[in-house]
Amino acid sequence: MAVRRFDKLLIANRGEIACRIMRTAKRMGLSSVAVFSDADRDAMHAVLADEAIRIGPPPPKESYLNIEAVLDAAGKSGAGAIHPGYGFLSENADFAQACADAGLLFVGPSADTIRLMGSKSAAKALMQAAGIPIVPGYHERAQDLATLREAAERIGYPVLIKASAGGGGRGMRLVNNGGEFTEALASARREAMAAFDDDQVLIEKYLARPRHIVVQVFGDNHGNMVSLFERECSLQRRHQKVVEEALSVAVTPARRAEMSATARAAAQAVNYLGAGTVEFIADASGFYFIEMNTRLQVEHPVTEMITGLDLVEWQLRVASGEALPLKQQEARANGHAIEARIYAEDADKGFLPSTGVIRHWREPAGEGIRVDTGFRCGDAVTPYYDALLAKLIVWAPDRPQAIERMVHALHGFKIAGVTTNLRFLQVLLDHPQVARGDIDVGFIEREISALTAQAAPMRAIDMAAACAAVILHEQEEQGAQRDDSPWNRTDGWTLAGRRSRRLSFREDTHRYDAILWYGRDGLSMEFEEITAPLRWSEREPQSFDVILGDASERATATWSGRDLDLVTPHGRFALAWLDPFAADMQEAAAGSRIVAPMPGTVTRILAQPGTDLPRGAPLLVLEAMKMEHTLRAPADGRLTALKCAVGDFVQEGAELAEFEPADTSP
Ligand code: MV4
Repeated sequence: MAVRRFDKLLIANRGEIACRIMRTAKRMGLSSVAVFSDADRDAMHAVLADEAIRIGPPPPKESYLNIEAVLDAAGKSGAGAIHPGYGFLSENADFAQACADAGLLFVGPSADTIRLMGSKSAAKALMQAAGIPIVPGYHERAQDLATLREAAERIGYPVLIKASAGGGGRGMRLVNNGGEFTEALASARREAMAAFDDDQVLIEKYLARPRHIVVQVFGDNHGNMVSLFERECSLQRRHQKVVEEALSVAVTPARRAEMSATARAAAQAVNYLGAGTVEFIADASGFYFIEMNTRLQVEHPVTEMITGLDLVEWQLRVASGEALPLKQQEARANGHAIEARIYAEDADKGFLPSTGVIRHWREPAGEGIRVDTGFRCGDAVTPYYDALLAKLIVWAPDRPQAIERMVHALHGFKIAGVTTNLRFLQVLLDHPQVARGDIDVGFIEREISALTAQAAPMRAIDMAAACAAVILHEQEEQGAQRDDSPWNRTDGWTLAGRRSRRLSFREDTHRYDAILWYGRDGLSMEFEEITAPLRWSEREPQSFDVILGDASERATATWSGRDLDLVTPHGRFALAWLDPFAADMQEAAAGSRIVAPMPGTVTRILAQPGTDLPRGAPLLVLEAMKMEHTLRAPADGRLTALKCAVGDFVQEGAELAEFEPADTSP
């Protein structure tokens, strides 16, 4: 095949993977085109690219999944190739076909290959015919109860009933004995029909505690097929990978050669082109093909770290028709790499997604540490997209050192403004079974209560940090000089001598109260019957050292209204400051500006400047978190200016209008 060069690459994706692809494109001298939705207008990938084109409003279906909009952007930009990243359109055969029809190089396999591998049962049947090991079972078309029951008896319980059209665990039913079979089959069929509009099922021998091991493969247009070792992906929760590593401690050199050869054979069976991942489940009895993914996977960096290769560069070269840069016998694995996925989710609240504005972002750095991200301080984490904030990847000469480096790097990663799973990852990487490599696909779910122990209660030193944060915050609000002159302190201290002040906070259902005592010898804090001198010194914006008696720690405090996001070495505390004067302050603050309480889209304007409005009159409607929020007049008065229009996507805190309360009007 002739080489088709291109000098401009459009990346049909967002977030960390878009930025990651752009880095390689830039290094290769290609110019890059980003596409963005209204929610991503200021996002890193749109800023990094040489060109950025708007493709629609935030909802994925109207933007990143909108084939017409993406192809239109490619046409406008004159891009020669499109990289789909992962997720979104990356495994959409119609999109791959549309790219080809538009004369664009799609960085990935052909539409036919994507379509073929998209049907899990067809893929399994093809692999079985090619001699690839699959889990022993029944995959035939006959679906009557008698045939299926007889197949289950022959396989031997326990068996798994799976939806033939399915994947990702939906429609799976474990059957331990014949007595359960009929009901389990009916239930599996109902779920398969609901999820895939197809109630065809297959039956397999159940592997009790398998590992999930995947092999990276690469095919080019010159008949070459190379495998680049395996990745251990067993640390996952509800079919979402959390931590991945290369290589797998459970794969001996002999098994590695066997799995790699099998993966290459599987890819050759479909004349695979580009980067692919052959997925297996494995236990002591062997390893078994479950599916083949036709995209570059999220966890590809661990393979890059142990081989020293750039897989995106390989993808771009292969897409232009070049031969693979390496022969199989030249591939080498060195050391050990681990990736931790940092999500905006609350592990202590059922991994609920978290949104908000990132108010503090500090990445770990150093030898063997890589951070792939699409976020920086000030960015909004919106509810529209996957909650992946960053991937932290570490390399070390061996696994114990890699784990140690990962744990240290996780502690060095500071994010405030959204709740993250950083603490969960620290606890997970610290677990003895993980240290031993004694894991399987069910490990996290079995250990979930130990891994997500309820947030530790605040210690006195943490409470001291919260109190110091309030005083620093008030000084900031009052614009006071940051010195200790008593005349500038806004915290009730007077030359007359001892004064006191109560500070109260709430975290979830827990309330914390402290009393600050102002004496001639300085400030003390009383908390849970202990009173000790309280001091602090600022380090950098939002970060300070706090000293309570002989205890000290560094803390990061980030405010959003009266919500204090406090990060200390003991954890992260989402505190509401119960400020006794809050009501009046809130009222006063609301007097002049109407601001967006969270990121969202302005969908309706309900009042015009100049008209007299009663307190509570609807002013405008913001759509966020898939709900409508009506912003209302904070007092009797009138709008003096509108600062937004219908259709605007606004960040949290953005000014939407100016409001003048009636009592201050002339
Ligand atoms: C299995 C299995 C045990 N025995 N098949 C889950 C969804 C799909 N990827 C295949 N899956 C499994 N198939 C047999 N015969 C256990 C799983 C499984 C799993 C597999 C890979 C990655 C994560 C998983 C989580 C739960 C169960």
